[in-house]
Amino acid sequence: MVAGAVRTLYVSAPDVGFVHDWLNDKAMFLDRDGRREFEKAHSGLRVKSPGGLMGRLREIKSAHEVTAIRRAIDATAEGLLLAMRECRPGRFEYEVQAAVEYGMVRNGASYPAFPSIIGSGPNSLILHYEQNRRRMEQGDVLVMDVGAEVEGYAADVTRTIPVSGKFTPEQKKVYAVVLEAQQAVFAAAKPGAAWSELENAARKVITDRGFGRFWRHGVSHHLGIDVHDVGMMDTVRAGMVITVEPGIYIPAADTTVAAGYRGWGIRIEDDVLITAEGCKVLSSAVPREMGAIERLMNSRNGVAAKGGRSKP
Ligand SMILES: [Mn+2]
Repeated sequence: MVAGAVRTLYVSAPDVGFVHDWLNDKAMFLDRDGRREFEKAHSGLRVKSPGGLMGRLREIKSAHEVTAIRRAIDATAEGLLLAMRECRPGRFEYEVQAAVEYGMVRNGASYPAFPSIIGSGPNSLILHYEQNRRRMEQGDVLVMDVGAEVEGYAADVTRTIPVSGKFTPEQKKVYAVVLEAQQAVFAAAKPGAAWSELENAARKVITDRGFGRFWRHGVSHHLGIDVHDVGMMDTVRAGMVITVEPGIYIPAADTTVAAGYRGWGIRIEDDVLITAEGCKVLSSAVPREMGAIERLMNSRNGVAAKGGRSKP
């Protein structure tokens, strides 16, 4: 060690802000007091949180990590496909939740990476709705924001579907704007782009189409060990896995739009791997085009109309 050099000790602080130091019978604030006492006891020592360093390390995924995330996404896709077939007016949100989670676990997931958000009608406006207790009605949209966990890695995919199997004209209009915003973010997501460029790409489309005041959350976050994984959100780099999730949410009481637009929201969320050239969408196994969603939902109805499984 060079004499006089400043050494740095990185200490990982646990989630709790303080512990009781029972030897001295006093509360000790880990971040602040612990740092001071260490630095006092060891001259030339600086104590820092490793959060920044760990974030930098974790934001770039290894090939093994990408494989685990892909498996989590594939399991999530199976859950969403099953849910689309099971959804219909008169059923409850928890029945769709059960279908999603059954599809996930049956396809390699350990469990959901976070509480499944299955919000129909007015619940589609609640960003972290987890009750999943409402009976779904004809004309509702259903937001399904779900993710499987595989080998400790999370997926995070959202699809918004019409409960009846057919979008209303107003739902179609809003859905098309959200989809267009998502495409704009896909195009902007490449190495060297500023994180704000992703946000701006989505915001521009949504604002230009007249829905700017109904945009309520960030468009992207890191995905990995945690569903909202750690990492700086400054510059997009190759090897990152991030979400792309624009949404439009129109409150029931908003009289600036026609009645058919009020009281529901639409979010579309996909997971992308940043590559040398741009980005690769990892969650395309679940349809996101309206026609494909309607076809999938109605193919189930067609089977039922012909007598379903009772006929060989
Ligand atoms: Mn997300």
